[in-house]
Amino acid sequence: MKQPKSSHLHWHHTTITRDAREQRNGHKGVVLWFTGLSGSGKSTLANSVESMLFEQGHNSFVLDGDNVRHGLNSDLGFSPEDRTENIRRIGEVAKLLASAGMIVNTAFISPYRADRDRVREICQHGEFIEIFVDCPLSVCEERDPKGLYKKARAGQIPDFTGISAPYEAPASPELDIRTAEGTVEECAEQVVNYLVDTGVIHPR
Ligand code: ADX
Repeated sequence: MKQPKSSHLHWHHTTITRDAREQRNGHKGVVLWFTGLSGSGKSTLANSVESMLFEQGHNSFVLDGDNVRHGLNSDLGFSPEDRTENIRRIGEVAKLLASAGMIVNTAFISPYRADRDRVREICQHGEFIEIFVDCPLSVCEERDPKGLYKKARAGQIPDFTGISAPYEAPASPELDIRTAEGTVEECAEQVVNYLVDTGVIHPR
């Protein structure tokens, strides 16, 4: 665990345990970490999974890159250092929400393997589920939902992931979802089925 700057701090254990929360919820608290290129379908998939979980009565929440950069991380840009800090903060928030019993769906490019691995390390064993939203750059660029690839190619956006900044694909993600090869529903079902198979949720 990272050491705080002050040594005059003490960790407080909460009265209501995580186990008690999970028992009441009827499912585990986990972090579904969606990672992939811009336009790969992270937000769409995270929202679709959340809707399926919500309909089944589970507690789920989406943390989305663009949204979080409007508030908590509005001081950060897209340099490697800022992306690392972006993911560090999100990792801590996701971990807090998971320990509050939520199924947290995070949708961040999170292009650096080391940054994602650091989040895995601060999570409990089995709590961090890495989902590679696997889509060829050519397809993402074709989709270009926000028109950003076009601008990046024109040199109007520096350090754009996939064009002028790297994306390091996960080496061994828990799930590899190919969004160019199935519908949103089919892709979301793969995630929900994984949660059932691994005992995170029980079908209702
Ligand atoms: S991350 O790399 O730090 O994980 P994050 O997911 O928070 O990125 O934000 C990515 C979103 O910011 C993209 O979906 C896109 O809308 C926007 N964006 C703006 N500039 C860039 C850039 N240089 N590279 C990638 N995405 C960018």
